[in-house]
Amino acid sequence: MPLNVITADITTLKVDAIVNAANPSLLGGGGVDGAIHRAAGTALLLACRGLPESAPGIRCATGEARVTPGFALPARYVIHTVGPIWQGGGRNEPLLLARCYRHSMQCLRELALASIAFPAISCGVYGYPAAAAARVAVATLRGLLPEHGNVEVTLCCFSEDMRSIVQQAVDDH
Ligand code: AR6
Repeated sequence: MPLNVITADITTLKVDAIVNAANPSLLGGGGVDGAIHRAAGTALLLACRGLPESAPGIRCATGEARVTPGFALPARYVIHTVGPIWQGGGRNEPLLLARCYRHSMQCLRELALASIAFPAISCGVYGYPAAAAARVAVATLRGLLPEHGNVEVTLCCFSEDMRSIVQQAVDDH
């Protein structure tokens, strides 16, 4: 499973699926979530609204993932996942973040897709320290390698600083 690290706007990537760092409502927000909704068009919001709620306002619990089409995006699908809010590290944040990567990869496999791009889940508004999050991402994805032989995985960073932090995690692993 190749693991590429790039600097790009994830909404421009022509891959089978891009991952959205969403919130449990799946009704949009700021950061990468806002960018994905803007680029995909309002059909994405309608599709998200149509997903079932497990509790009022909760369409995707932390660590889980849900799939919609990509609509106007170059990517065919959006896999929406909800990262943990960083609360100091003692609230199962690494485990919950790892689940985001695992469940997103599971969605990819269920759809029989071959390429996926992840943003730095939880590293913006949700405050997860970048280097620690990158280590979780890389360790989790590498751990899935035997199950996902030919899938191409891209870690899509939004700045050069983030790209070098993530590349370091890949090189160190
Ligand atoms: N392409 C790639 N990466 C991006 C882009 C983009 N277009 N835009 C931002 N990033 P964040 P979170 C990077 O805050 O921390 C939303 O309001 C950004 O620089 O988008 O998981 C949701 O609705 C950072 O490195 O997601 C939730 O309420 C990374 O994406 C909440 O924010 C993640 O930052 C989720 O917070």
